[in-house]
Amino acid sequence: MDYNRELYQKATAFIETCYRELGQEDAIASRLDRITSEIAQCGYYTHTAEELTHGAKMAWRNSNRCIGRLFWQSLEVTDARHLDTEDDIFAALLNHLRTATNDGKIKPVITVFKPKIGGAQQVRIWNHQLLRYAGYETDGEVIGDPASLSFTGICEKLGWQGRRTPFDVLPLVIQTKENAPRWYSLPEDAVPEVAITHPAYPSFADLQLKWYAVPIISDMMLEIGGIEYTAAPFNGWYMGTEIGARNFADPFRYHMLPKVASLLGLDTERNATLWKDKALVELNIAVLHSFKAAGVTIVDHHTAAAQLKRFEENERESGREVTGDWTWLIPPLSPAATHIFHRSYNNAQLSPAFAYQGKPYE
Ligand code: HEM
Ligand code: NRG
Repeated sequence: MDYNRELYQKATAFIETCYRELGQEDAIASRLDRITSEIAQCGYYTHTAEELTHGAKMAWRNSNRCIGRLFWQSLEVTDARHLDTEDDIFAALLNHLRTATNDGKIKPVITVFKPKIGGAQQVRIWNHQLLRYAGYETDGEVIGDPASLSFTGICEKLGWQGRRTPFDVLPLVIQTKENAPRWYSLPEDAVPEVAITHPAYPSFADLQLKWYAVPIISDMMLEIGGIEYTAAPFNGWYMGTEIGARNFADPFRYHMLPKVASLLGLDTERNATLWKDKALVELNIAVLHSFKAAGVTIVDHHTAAAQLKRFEENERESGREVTGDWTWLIPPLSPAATHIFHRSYNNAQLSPAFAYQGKPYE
């Protein structure tokens, strides 16, 4: 069968690279023999725990849009492929959240659930991130995060009700096989959050801003050697600009620049006062300061860029070419103050990889 041949080709490419990197080239031939018979017998093959672990790390290393890749080898991989029920999957997600949070000293973690079997999806998490705020539209006004409007509507259709604050944490929506999805509220004490204050402007607190501590992307597919893991939530820690220059600042998100400018007493009548730029900088100072004060790991964009530079050097020394997506790697604040702006990247997509997959709703 054509599908089997293609799968075998992808498996071969992965096993050869993986085993060479792990110094186990002697085992390649016998492993490929076993994979051949597995695929012939059931149309798929099963990764060993070691293949899964190294494959997930390689996928992070190959994430062209990620500035945080210096730490790819430190990824903690949890094998949750044996879990079948929504309740058990929810428990594993709570575990992920607790392990990753680590009392504020955030650890990069990925939890890997059952992959597709013969093209059929076994597990899917409907959330974009495990932690995210709801968004509601009532007569032209949005409360909360506008980025969550459609997913919030889905949760409400499933029977969930939020309190309608600007920061309602959405429930987890878990689907197994073709079953109807089930939703689970996160216990409040499982959701670490940071209140935003500014080291020099106490009135910043009046904005009543906060953000969750850990970004855990839960809607991407992890592809390793032709096997597709449709539920493999992963996290690192935040770079400050993601919150301060985008989530709080984008006009189509929390749109806070006019409010920040006003509390700073800036002249917003003329673009040339650069009030938006000044507001952006103070907002980003507040985010970095607040996470630091709360003891929650965060990185500023200058440090993150310097770490990416070290990753580039490490990769060169390892005989690998770094791939990257310049348009995503440059930070949204002062991009030209980082080395990233002044070089180019090859945006070829290597495998293993994280990939977008169609939304299970809409
Ligand atoms: C994207 C930083 C860890 C995989 C990004 C982005 C940033 C970032 C700033 C761009 C996000 C955006 O503009 O919306 C970091 C930092 C980490 C980290 C500071 C700290 C350790 C990880 C880990 C993984 C990962 C552990 C996977 C194992 C990705 C992927 C994207 C990405 C796949 C692209 C997401 C997309 O296309 O929507 N990262 N990251 N990152 N990162 Fe990382
Ligand atoms: N910009 C998004 C999060 C995207 C992923 N960012 C990370 N990933 N830092 C946001 O929520 O603002 N990570 O795995 O650490």
